[in-house]
Amino acid sequence: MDKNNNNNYSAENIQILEGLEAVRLRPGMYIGSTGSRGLHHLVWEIVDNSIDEVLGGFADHILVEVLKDGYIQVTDNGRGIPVDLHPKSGRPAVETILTTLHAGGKFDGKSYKVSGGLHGVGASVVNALSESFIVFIQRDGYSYRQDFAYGEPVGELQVLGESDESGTRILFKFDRTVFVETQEYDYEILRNRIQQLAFLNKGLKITLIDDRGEVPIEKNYQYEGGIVEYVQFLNGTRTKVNEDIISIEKVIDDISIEISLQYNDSYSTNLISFVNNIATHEGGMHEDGFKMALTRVLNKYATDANLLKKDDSFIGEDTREGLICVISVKHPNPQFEGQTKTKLGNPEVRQITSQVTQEGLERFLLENPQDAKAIIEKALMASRARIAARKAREATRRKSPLESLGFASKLADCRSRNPEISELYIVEGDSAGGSAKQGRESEFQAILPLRGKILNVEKARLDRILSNREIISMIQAIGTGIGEEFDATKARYHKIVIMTDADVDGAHIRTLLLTFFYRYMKELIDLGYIYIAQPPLYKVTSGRRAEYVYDDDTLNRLLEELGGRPQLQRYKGLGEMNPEQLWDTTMNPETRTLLQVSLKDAIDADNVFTMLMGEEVEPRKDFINENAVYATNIDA
Ligand code: 0RA
Repeated sequence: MDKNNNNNYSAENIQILEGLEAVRLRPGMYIGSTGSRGLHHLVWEIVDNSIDEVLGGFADHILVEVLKDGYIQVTDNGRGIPVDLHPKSGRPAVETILTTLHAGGKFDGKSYKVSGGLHGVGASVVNALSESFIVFIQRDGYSYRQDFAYGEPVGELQVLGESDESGTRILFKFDRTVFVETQEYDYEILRNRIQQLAFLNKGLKITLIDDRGEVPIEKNYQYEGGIVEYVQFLNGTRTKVNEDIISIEKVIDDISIEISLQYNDSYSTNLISFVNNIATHEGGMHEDGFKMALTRVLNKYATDANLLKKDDSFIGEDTREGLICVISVKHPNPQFEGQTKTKLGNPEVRQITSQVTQEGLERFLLENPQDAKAIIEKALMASRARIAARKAREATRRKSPLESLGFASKLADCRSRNPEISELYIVEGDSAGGSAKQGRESEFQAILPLRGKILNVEKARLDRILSNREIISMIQAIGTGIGEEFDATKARYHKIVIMTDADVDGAHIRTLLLTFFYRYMKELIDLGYIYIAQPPLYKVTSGRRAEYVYDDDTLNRLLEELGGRPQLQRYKGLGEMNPEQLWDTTMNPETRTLLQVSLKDAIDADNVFTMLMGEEVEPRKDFINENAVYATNIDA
């Protein structure tokens, strides 16, 4: 309600009309788009108003219903939109709020205004873009109703009767001439954001009902733990590094900071932040302050506990490997910046967040020494891997392998320089490497032997294998670089084939290579460039007929079929095949089978690898036993 308004009723009316006309003229300016995003934005605009009542402590339940025919209904048990007559316009407050641009109803100054991006444009914008908009209010002993169409009142505010409850119910149907692109609400989009809002507003109960189908779908979201439960949810079934979720909460100068975090045994970071419930995708001061403090506190703890070698220190990314973190800031006057207006700009927030993080984190580490140790170990692993990767990068970056690697690469390259047809076979062992070199089609097949024994005997940690000569040769042969310098377009081969023996050592080397690709050259997996060769396990000869067999089922079938006394040769390793056999069975594009490695295969390998390298002995024994059985089957 505009205090500077003159008393001329009709003049004021005209101004209101102009306001909402602008919305109908340029809807995109007010709700971002008239596509799917804009359509859903209508819902969030109304829900935001109810959330404000929750943040003010006046409501604790919001019901969102998707009805048939494009209607949405949002109900809250807050105070109800005021209905008293505006002293100047003589109209009920609710009518003014719903027909005036930017009179969002948040003028009590107590709640956290949501003014980020497109949020907070107010219910009047939704009204303007709805062919039908009905508000029901319960307040001060009565219940009321007022109807609107295209932003304009259709009749007066009506008193429906008496009521001793309070709350607001808004029913609206979007204007089909504005939202032409998408005319259907997406259940999953609604469900997702509603669940997120429940996480972000501890204790708030939000119910979502979808009434469009034969049977209504009802979901209730309520989290007494707030963002602690959010972190738990994001972590899923991943193995935790610290058992207890770290939870930090403080209000300084009316700015509320909430942070929850937990580490898992993965290598990725999932840090999400919010300001007044709006996702700050571009980060900003709150994220900066948190990251600074995290790095500082972990460095100090590790140094004090003598866990860091002299002159060593964690850099930021070391402390965020495997981190799941949710930051939620509530600010009375947020400044949203950046390309998409999702970056928090308020400078004071950095210091406050940093201070709050430092206090909370130091306290947690002090009180939970077991978890502290595990977290520091995790960061140490990350920093070691980072340093090893840098060394490997430096070693592989040099142009001429002979001169600068300090050793001769064993790569037998192909002649073709066309990556699309070029193949790199990574072969376990020098002897199999020799056969492969003789048997290959050297126009487009390159061979790189790996000394499997060395890799295996070392039971190498990943950072250690990065200093392995063959691995360095491999990185250089592939040509993409690794880690942050990685560039998939530089791949010299579009088929990279892992060829190992069918025994425990072979399985181990394959696991190790897949883990390596997953962590340092993941895009090659995404692009489908990584393959596993399928060498035969047996050769069955009967009279003049000879057949290669790749699995036990086929073997048994074949033996039955042939009867008599076929001759059975078991291939214990690739080295037992002569070059011609290796070509015929495993390398000839016409006859071979290659298994393309999927991301899931690589993640599985990564898990196995972590297990093999880990401290727990039992699962490792199990793995070796299982694979040993597989290996002895071959010998049976
Ligand atoms: C303006 C003032 C007051 C409440 C509201 C608006 C209000 C708006 C919405 C929109 C959806 N649900 C809502 N609930 C409340 C405060 C009035 C007072 O002081 O009682």
